[in-house]
Amino acid sequence: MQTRRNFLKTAALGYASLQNNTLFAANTIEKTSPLVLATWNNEKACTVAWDIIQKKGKALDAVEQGLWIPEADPNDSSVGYGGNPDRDGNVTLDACIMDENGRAGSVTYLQHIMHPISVARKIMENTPHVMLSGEGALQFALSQGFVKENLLTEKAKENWLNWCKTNSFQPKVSPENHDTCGMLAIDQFGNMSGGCTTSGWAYKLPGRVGDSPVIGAGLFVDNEFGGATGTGTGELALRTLGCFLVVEQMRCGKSPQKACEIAVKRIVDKYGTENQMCYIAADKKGNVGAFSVQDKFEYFVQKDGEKKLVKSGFYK
Ligand code: SD4
Repeated sequence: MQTRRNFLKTAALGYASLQNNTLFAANTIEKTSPLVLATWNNEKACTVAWDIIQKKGKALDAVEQGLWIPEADPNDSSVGYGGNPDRDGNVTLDACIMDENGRAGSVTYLQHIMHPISVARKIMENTPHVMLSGEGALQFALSQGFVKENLLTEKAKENWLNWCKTNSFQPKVSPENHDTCGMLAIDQFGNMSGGCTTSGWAYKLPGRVGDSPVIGAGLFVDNEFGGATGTGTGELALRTLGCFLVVEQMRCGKSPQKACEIAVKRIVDKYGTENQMCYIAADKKGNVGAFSVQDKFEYFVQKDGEKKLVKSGFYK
């Protein structure tokens, strides 16, 4: 029979072995080396982040300021200013950030603010919440000193107007539709942070929120083991909590590469290969991995003596 004393003893043993596992895993981390890793060809964003890390800055600052680059780039049609609007012509932004202490901040369906990643950081640092959405997120941003701007560029407006003429007013997934910037960084203190920012699926239904601002779907960082972020058809990462899955696999001892492959395989097994989803991951030693459902995904990696665009492996 399970007595209270037995229960306490078993619980204590379980706790001890859990502790040992954790300690064992932590001990296997021999050395961390600074790293910046981002989805797609985000070289400029990585350079900004890397410079911060080189100057002994924090990974959190590196990620935030690195992501300012695509957010402010009018030619990046998937992020921030210049991003494709929703079906009704409104640019609505999703972003999240996670630091080395497991803290997180996120904005969804935010309009008129150039740097949603910074609003996400303010939510993380200045409120007891993780996620603010829509009008509430906008009001919060304004209260923090962010200014309201028009994010719909003439080019994005023209493309949207053309789309309105030629489509059945239904959002359509296309592999070219993805340029979300997800970024992971490890600083010289061995700490990892991550962020992800997007204007989401072009011409999406108004109100739609993707994976990018959802902790565990579009981003997850566990400073003890590693982090992951993603880009692609957000619904696939939302349904499988993809980035959490990748990090959890690393926690169980898988390499970042194997962990990304497992998360992609989960998607393929359940939903087939019709839509694209891509993951990048890094462990605390600075090993990186990436994998996608379909071809054409690439990512940028920068570490000591190395700075390159890499073509990801893919399932189909
Ligand atoms: C989303 N994952 O909103 C994002 C889209 C994306 O580059 O990756 N775009 O579903």
